[in-house]
Amino acid sequence: MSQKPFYVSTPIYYVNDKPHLGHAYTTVACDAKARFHRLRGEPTQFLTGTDEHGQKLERAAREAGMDPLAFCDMNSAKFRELWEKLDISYDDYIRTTEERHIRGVQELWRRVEAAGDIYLGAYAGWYAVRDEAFYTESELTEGPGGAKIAPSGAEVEWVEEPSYFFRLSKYAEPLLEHYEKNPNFVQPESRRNEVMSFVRSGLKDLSLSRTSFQWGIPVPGDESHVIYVWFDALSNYLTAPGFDENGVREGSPWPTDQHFIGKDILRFHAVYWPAFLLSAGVPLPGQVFSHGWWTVEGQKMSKSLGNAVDPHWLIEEYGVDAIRYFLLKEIPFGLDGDFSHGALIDRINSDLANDLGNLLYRTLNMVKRYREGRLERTPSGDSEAESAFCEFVADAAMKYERGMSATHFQNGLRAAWEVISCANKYIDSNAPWALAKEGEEDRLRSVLWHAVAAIRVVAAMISPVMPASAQKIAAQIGLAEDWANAPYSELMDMRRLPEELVTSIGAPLFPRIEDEAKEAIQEKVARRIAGGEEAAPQEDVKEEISFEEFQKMDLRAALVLEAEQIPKSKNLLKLTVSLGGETRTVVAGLAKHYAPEDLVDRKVILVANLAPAKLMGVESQGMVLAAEDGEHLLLAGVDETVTPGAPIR
Ligand code: ME8
Repeated sequence: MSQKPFYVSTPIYYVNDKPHLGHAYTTVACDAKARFHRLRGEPTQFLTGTDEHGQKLERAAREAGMDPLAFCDMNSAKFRELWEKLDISYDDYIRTTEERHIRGVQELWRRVEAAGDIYLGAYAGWYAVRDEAFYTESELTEGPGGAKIAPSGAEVEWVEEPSYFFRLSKYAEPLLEHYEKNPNFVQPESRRNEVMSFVRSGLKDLSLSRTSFQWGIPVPGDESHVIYVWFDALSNYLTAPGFDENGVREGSPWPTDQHFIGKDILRFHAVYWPAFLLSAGVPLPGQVFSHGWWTVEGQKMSKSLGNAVDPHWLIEEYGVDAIRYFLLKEIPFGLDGDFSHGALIDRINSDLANDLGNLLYRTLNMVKRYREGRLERTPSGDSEAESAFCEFVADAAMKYERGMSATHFQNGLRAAWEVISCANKYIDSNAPWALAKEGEEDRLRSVLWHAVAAIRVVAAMISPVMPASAQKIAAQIGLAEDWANAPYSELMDMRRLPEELVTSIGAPLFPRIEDEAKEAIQEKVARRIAGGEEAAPQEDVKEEISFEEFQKMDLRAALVLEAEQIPKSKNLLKLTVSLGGETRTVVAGLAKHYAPEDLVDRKVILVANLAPAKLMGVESQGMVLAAEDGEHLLLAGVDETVTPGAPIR
């Protein structure tokens, strides 16, 4: 019998909007895990896709004036397009509007029904369309204007309609038993505890169908109902590899070994999903790994902040692998974290350019200089230093494997960086330049060969996270195109580097981002947060907005009280402006166009309700308007007699 593939999945994303950084995060993590298993030579199945039914989708399509399916086609394609750019190696992509899925969902329904777990009733209660979730009164809080708000922040609405229910209450005990017997079923541990206490507090039956809209899969035998979108969506993991009237397809990779999800959808995956499967008599998945939540520049992700971390833009600005690396290195997988351009640039400069890039560059440079690019193994040149080095790397390889297997990407990457730093030290203390000078040919060859051997191990280690860079490194050290297909144990063993190689130096893998470029990026970030950047600034044609949209902007006349250059910044000025009753600190990219003293006492126009943003360590509480006139920036003016704080309409 052939080995069951290691089967990993991402959530299937809602196509009511385009993909954002959060979606990219889960998908990159899942990709790294899939690639790690492939690196180990295991057959692997990686599933992603899009969630296309439900009330949220129906509404979004209506607002866009589109037929729901055409709307889904359009947005589902945007996810695929991003995955392509992000080097996502999925094996299958499921859309819930596909026939194979619809058939499977209806079959799962029938099995749950046959188990006696579905009954007809009526639902009267709260529903959040944004989450596609039901909430009880006690879970809600009061929002602005008396609106009722779910714990997720979504607004709820009252729903009263006939509904089929799932006997979720019946599954509390079996679920608890499953969590007890399978301590890794929910990870990380803190999430497992959360799930267990939720289940212990008692489960209520779950509304499993809706009648007040059409866009969904019809309930078998009662077409006046559509199946609850979460029952529909969760089934994707089972329907994609094949599930129908004959059950789980023979040879299917089911059950999923690891579901990657964000903490927002933990309850659906760790409680409802296994309960549906228990009821239908289908084997349960191995693990639900729930990761944390990203904030952006210290704030909760929103439309405008999302714009400042638009994955397409990030890729353009920094390159795919830098983004992939940052996402998996910056925070322990499972915890929350903050995405900031400053932190990303620091990581690129220190970890990628300085540590990794420099190791590769200096090593290959010496191979070129002293050996005309040729590497040869010379055991006669080995000394104790070489065995110590090889042992250190073997040790790091074990840490790497432990980290990656446990989905602790940070630990895995840390082990790779231990090898990098050890290699850099090895070069320093064995000084090939001195060996060359002293004519110690054998030692010289051996030291260079060992340095490159360590680089190959690093390339293998980073390949799940930075596949393109790993490939480039391999090419520069002279390995064959299919080098990564070698057995895993060989890839992790320095001594298994081919005895002879011809190296070639390529373009720097990760160019440093110098201060000036960093500043330019920070300015773009501020503009993107303000919403101006996405529509190309040179073109005057922007999307039409309504008067209501225009009115959302709080424009005010402001008086500049103080202006000073921000230390280490060539572009940015820190302004203190008065709005009459209130003073604000604003960072403006005007330093190349105005001397600070020329700005004092000037009246300017301030966007006063712009979300605050940190630029070069200073929090900017608004934006000063200026005209972009070719190369020049000229302040937008108001009559000098205006009172500071006066609204501009
Ligand atoms: O929930 N930080 O789809 P969705 C980290 N269709 N991850 C984030 C994030 C953030 N700020 N924001 C979103 C759905 N995510 C359902 C899933 S599965 C059967 C159905 C990620 O488009 C995270 O993985 O709202 C989260 O679980 C997912 O996006 C939600 O995507």
